Amino acid sequence: MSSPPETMESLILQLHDIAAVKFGNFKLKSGISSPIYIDLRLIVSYPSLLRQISQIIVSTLPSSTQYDVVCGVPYTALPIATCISTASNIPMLMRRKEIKDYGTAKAIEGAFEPNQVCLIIEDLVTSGASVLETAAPLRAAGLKVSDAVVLIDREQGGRENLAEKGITLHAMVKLTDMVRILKEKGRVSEETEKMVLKFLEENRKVSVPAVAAEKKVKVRIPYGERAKMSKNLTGKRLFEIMVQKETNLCLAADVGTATELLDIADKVGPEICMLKTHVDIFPDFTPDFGSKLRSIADKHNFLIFEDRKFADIGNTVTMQYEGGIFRILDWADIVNAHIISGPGIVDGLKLKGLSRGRGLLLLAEMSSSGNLAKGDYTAAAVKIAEDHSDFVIGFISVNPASWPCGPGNPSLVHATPGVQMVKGGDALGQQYNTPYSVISERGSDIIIVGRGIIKATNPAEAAREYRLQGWDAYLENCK
Ligand code: S5P
Repeated sequence: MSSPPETMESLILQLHDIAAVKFGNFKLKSGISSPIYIDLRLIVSYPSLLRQISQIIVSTLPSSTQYDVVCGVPYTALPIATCISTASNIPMLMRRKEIKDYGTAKAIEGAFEPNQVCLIIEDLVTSGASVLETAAPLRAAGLKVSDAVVLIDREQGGRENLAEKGITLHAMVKLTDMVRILKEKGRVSEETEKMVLKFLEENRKVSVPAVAAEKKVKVRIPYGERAKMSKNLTGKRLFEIMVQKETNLCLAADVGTATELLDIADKVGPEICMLKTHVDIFPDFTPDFGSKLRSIADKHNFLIFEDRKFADIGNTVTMQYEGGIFRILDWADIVNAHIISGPGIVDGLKLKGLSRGRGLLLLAEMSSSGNLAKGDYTAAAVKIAEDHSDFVIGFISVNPASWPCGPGNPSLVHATPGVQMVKGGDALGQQYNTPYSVISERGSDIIIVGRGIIKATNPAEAAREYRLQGWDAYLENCK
């Protein structure tokens, strides 16, 4: 159902009256100069116009479009979504742009059930990046997103980019139609119209995400080739699994009990290349834990990484690795170590692990605020890894692209914790970056996600969304 042409015309003229649409020479966020500028933030000052927009925008949807909840892309579309929600009595959700003080899956505010369908509402679409930024946490929370409705489509690739991600774009008005109407009504000259049309023609395709594109890591050697370079069997297998399963996702399975861990490992197994444990947090640990987890890992083809963070002298860590009640060496493919005690720790762990085909990650950086792993410390980790590349398979790192040597030796892998769908942190110093930022901008290889998945209503669904995000970001760098 679409609205009568005169309603649409009147709305476009009103937008021009309040200077929400301007003509001139404007520098856009992406750096390019545009002869047209649209600022729809102004509409909050014109309640009657806001009401009209909210009514018309919904009427552009085909009557077959079903949805249970609506969510506006922050911030400009929030008032539009609110009006639609109150007028049509359909509940609304809000997406946080940042997570503050807690690390649960609270990227989405409001009440909802998994598998409910959420309609995304946006004011203006160029590449579609901001709609996708909102769709990702909604999907990770278990909601279905198949349609987005927008006030103005700039016709610069947004429709196609969204379609690629399974979202149909419905636009109240296309930019070319808007300019044509303004010309017909004597608001702009023919010359201006031509200039705008020429600009749109020359900027037909703005890729996603247009702004971040220049920040991404320039060239990435595909994981498959790096598998061949790795000198360690486990390092090699990790890269191979990533390619076979098209995943660079590691689950940080910090659940309350061993029973819960085995349960989530089986559910999330198909989505991950690696599962990270903290075995010492389980009150119900039993000696057969390792073999049970091993058989799930074999079933779903992922590696087991015990996040033991060894930190002692070489001699002590040999015993901690092999002995005690946990017997980590028997079941964990990968462990990690701080290098605070010097290279002897690697020698100690290698003594036990190398002949069993195990691998080691060194903590070169940490995700928590105020941590001391930076500068010379990080450089020392790189040097120790190079000297032991038969056993060290890579690093726990946060921003390898910013290191003086860059991500460095391609046979070594980078795994990054502190990942959620939106930036933010928890109350105890954890800091989060998005999958795209970690893989594409920061040059890491693996996203380690804990609470973003385990606290989600449907962890398997959330893991799938993280996998897709992480993998897309990797492919983006391979182009
Ligand atoms: O610097 C680090 C290193 C690690 S291994 N920061 C981290 O957060 N980790 C681990 O990653 C941490 O122990 C936890 O298991 C996981 C992050 O979990 P989340 O719930 O914050 O995603």
